[in-house]
Formats: sequence, C-alpha cells, structure tokens
Amino acid sequence: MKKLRFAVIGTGFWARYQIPAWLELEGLELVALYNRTRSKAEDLALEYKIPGVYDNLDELLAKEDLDFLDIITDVDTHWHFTQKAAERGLAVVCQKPMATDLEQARTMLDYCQQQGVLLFIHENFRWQAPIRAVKQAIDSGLIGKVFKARVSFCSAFPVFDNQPFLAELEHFILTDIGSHVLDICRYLFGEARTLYALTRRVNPHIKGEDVANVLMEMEDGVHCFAEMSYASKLEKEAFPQTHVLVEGELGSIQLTHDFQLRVHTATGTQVSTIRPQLYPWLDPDYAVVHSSIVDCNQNILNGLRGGKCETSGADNLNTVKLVWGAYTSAATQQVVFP
Ligand code: 89V
Repeated sequence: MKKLRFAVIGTGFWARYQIPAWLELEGLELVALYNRTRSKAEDLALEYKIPGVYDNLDELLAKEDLDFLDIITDVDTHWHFTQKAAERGLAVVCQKPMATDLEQARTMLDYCQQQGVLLFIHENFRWQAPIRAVKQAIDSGLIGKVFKARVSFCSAFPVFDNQPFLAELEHFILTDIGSHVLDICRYLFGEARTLYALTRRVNPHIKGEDVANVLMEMEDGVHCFAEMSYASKLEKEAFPQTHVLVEGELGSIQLTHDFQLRVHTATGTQVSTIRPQLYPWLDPDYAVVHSSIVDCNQNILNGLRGGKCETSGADNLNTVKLVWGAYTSAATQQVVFP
C-alpha cells in the first residue's frame, strides 16, 4: 500500500508527542515540518530525521508532494492553515478545538466539503484506554439501562507551565478541556438534547474561565453532568485523568483514580485496572493522554485511507456546538438546545 506523505504544521509542545505517535504507525511518511520560528522546526527535524524544514508555508506546499497536513498550531491559525491545505486538495488533520468559534468551525467544514478534501479533528480523549473500557462496560449491558452520569476533569495541575498560551485565552476551560470532556459525553451517551451551564474564573492570573459545570439531557434521556476545573485542590491530584460515574438500573460503573474501573451490580463489584501503554517518548505526567494519541492517529489514518473515522470534522462539529452552547447558556442563564 502506498505510504501517505504528510507535513506537520507547528512544532510546539504538542508536536513533541504527536510526531512520535505518528511514527508508531505503518504506512506513513513525515516529509516536512513547518514552524514560524525555523530553529524550533530544525530541532525536531534533527531529532526525528525529517528531511524538509520550512518557515514559509507556501514554499513548503509548492515544493513537497503531500497527501495531508497535520495542523498542530494555536487555535486562531487552524482556519488559515486548513484553507491553505484544502485549496491544494490536501486532506487536513487538525488539533482540537477545531476553530475559534462555532461559526468558524462551520466555515472550515463547509470549505473542506466544497474542495472535496477530508477533514479530521484530533480529538484524542475518547481514545484513552480507560474511557474505551467504560464504553465497553456500558455496552455489555451489565448495569442495565443508563439513566445518569458524571464525567469529571477537576485538577490543580499547573497546566500553564507547559502551555502558557492557555492563560491568554478569553475562552479557556470549555474550549480546552471542555472540548475533550463534552466529546467523551457524546462518545459514551450520544447527542445532547438540552444543556445548561455555569462558568467562573477562580485563578486571577488567567484571562478565561477555569471552572465549568455543564448539565445535559441526552437524546435518550440520560442526565449527564460534565464538570471541569483547574482550580480544584483535591486530596488526590488526578491530572490528566477523566473520572466517570455511570448509573444504570442494575448497577454502576466508576472510573476513578489510578485507572481503576469498578463495575458494581447485585452480584458484587468487579475491579480492574486499565493502564495506558507507556511509550518511551511520552511525558509521564501526561501518560494516559499522550498514549491515546497513537490510537486516535490510527483511527484518523483509517479515515485518510477511506475507512471509518470517529473524529471527522462533521462529527466534531457536534462537540463544538456543545462547547459554544455552554458559553451561551452561562452568559444568558438559559437552557440551550444544541
Ligand atoms: O489536550 C489538551 O488539550 C491539553 C492538555 C492539558 C491535556 O495538555 O490542553
């Protein structure tokens, strides 16, 4: 099978994990890196033996023979780079959040559709091994019909040390972590019919909100509470784990600290530990997140080859609707219908 040739756009914090995660897979060739500060691209190119280095995207696009671009830049540049790729008929893989707002996300998706190019959003949290295990446990039917759930990402991890731009975002936790947490809700329980949200900022040194609570009624009636915070000084720091509690008519499923999955029914509690695969290149502080990049990329590769991909642009637009629906709800104190 022909190898798919691609270039990575942006060589910041996330590219340090995204690149080795791609290199875990067969059937791909990373031929070039772009960064506006050339020296940063040169460092990574040297480390991973990538032949092309550019600080001019037009030059890269003119010189390289590519199948797709992987955009790993700040959100405010996603549309610009997507447009550049789509104009040339290249497929696009783009980090979450897809765009600066819902309208721009729609524009991006429409433009890719018009140009006849595939768009994939790199939404990796649903690919975490423990989250896949929760889904399997729900689908096994052991706990019966689900009526209520809580998906929780509450932490005091100094996330701004590695990703300082997050402190500058006017819309912070819902776009950054909410994109993941609300996507997990959709993955586990389907689409939301209604949504009500509250947000607030606790940390005075950042621009955006660092606490958000979102209550949704899903289309099949499940009440789903998504909570996220970077101001939670808890007894056990869980970063970057997402905790889940699912209640069904016959029992409950809990994903808790240290990757413990607890399935409780009338016959007792089955406990298992679902650890992420520890690749040598990942940052141990981010293990479960970085490890999921490989599975997310594998699924995107399947999509690039014409197969199914869970996190297409069209699918992710529904997550973007929840994020911006939550901001609307918080601003108006109204229930919204995403
Ligand atoms: O995936 C993300 O969006 C990040 C994280 C905190 C997990 O690095 O911001």
